[in-house]
Amino acid sequence: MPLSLTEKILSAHLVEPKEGLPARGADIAIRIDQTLTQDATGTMAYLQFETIGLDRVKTELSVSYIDHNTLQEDYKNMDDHRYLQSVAARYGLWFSRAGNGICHQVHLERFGIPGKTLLGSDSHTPTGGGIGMIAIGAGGLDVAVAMGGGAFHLSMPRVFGVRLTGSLRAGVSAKDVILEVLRRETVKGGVGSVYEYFGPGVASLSVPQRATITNMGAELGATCSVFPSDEATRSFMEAMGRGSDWTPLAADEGARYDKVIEIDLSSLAPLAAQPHSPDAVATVSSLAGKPVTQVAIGSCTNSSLSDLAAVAAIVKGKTVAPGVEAGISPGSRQTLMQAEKTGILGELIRAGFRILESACGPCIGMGFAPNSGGVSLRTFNRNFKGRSGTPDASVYLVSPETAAIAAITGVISDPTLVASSLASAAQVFNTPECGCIRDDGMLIAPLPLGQANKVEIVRGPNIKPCPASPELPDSLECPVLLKAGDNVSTDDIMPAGAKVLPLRSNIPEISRFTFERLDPSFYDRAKAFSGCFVVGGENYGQGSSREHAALAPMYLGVRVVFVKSFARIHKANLVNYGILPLVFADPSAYDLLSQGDVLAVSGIRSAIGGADSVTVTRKGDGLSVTAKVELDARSRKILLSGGLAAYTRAGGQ
Ligand code: MIC
Ligand code: SF4
Repeated sequence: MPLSLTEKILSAHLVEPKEGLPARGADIAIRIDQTLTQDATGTMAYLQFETIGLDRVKTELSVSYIDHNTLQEDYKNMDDHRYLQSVAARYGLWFSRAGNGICHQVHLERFGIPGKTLLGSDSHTPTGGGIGMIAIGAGGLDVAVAMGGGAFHLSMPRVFGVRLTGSLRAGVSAKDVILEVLRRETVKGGVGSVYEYFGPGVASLSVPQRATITNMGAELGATCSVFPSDEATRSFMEAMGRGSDWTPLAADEGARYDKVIEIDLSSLAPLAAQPHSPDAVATVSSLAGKPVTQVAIGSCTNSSLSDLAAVAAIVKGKTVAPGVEAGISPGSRQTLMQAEKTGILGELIRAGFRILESACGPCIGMGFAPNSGGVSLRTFNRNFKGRSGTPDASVYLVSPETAAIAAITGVISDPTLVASSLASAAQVFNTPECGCIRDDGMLIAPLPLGQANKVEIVRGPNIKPCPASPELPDSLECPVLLKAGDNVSTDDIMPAGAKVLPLRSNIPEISRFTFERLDPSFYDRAKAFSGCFVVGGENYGQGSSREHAALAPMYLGVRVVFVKSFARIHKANLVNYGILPLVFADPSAYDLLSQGDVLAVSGIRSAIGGADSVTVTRKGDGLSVTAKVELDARSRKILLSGGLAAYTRAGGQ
């Protein structure tokens, strides 16, 4: 039977079931070739890895990146970096030092290989799909298990084909393609699915453009997104000095998809995701004229050399408008060096852009927050309320072209209106030299085993052991401490930003910020009880892979999260830390429950053992609500063992 590219790569890595790929939705386990972690999720992942007791990672390649927590206001972040560097040296990982760039961009440039699997403790790991990898985001504990040689378990995804025809008009970019997919599919449309791009339009897209699309596929809730590996992939790999890692890959002729989305690239217009959701998409022309106070270019979505070239082409010889603050964070040090060599950087400096370091920076609220009530145009991938650091700012997600024009005009403007000058100006920077700088000076290679064994792990005072998950009791009676709405993001559950991120290695301290954006009293109220429920709507836990959004609630006594539907990574993180995820059998029952209700469930352990549902009863009036136990066989065992760490220590696979 002809296979999609997704099915081919999954089959080549299938560990379970032995008989071959099962039906959609069935449990599968795949071998992981490469892993990546970043500093904000990495410390917990390596604290867990250390407890496995291995001498060395068992993957083909594992890389530890420093890119998130680079504002060093005190010792905490730098202590984390030192810990991560010593762990990398001790266990045979590559280490990418602070300043070397954003994990996804550097990984694409220096390590990614078509056809391989990559598991990363960051939700934008699917960036690797731009060169034909099955690259999946997961919680740090899942990545720790993969580094130890364990398989990654997931549900066999549906494979949605995205058939591209035509080619992009000048002024329209890859960001507009993924915004169009988000407009049609929404932030929950991709849960349980892989988006596989194919069709005659693919050839017209470069690898950085493809990587923008696969990166932001995370916002669909998708397992990952993937492009074929073709001549464009070959030239990218050759430009990176890694031509020998290239292999051609594509779906078989006649491959069947679970659904096909048709996109004519030529018909697309510039788009923007409006506040406060990546799927609140409108055309840029419908927003034209709106005053802008800030422009930020960068993040793992749009910070390649071609993105910077597009910006430089527009701002060349002009100055940032008086009412706008503009900043740029190049995706990698290599990109920054290329930008310097090709004159792009000089143009940006001349135009008045603030040059921020090659890191996540403003994307995760590490500096460069907008003014009160400001309007910030960002080339990033998430615009959840408050994520920028300014609670009442309006953040729009746009292409580098749209952001650049706003920087010089001070208002939202349609980049296709200056398309002809744009197209010719872009040629200035897209010279052959653009690809030729390769510099691995800030990457530290793994040590040979003999030397690695002698490395001492350095632990700063802020690095506290990961708290153990409690065993789930057979019956529970406790209050609903929070009732949340639809599309609650992990930023809502556990915010990031310059104030909170330095506490990622210290669960007792970071737990003070749990649900801070939704209800600042949550921490104090949770401390007063010895267990509680959280109730939520659709797509609960969308966004980041941060397992702190499960760990901190677990630490504060959240035992059950009862919602209409879950985002994939967050649900796995809840299971990994021993919190029971339940789903309303009838979504309208959500309306019957209120914050403060005391709920009781009995027979929890036997339900986890094999039942599809369990009854939740409200104390007082006895209202009973059916909750679905939507768990695969392994997740059930993990929950019964008291979480993934305990399950793995007991020999569970
Ligand atoms: C994000 O974009 O939200 C992050 C910060 O990169 C997270 C990881 C984290 O919270 O550390 C992600 O996307 O997984
Ligand atoms: Fe970093 Fe932002 Fe990308 Fe997350 S989305 S990895 S914070 S650049």
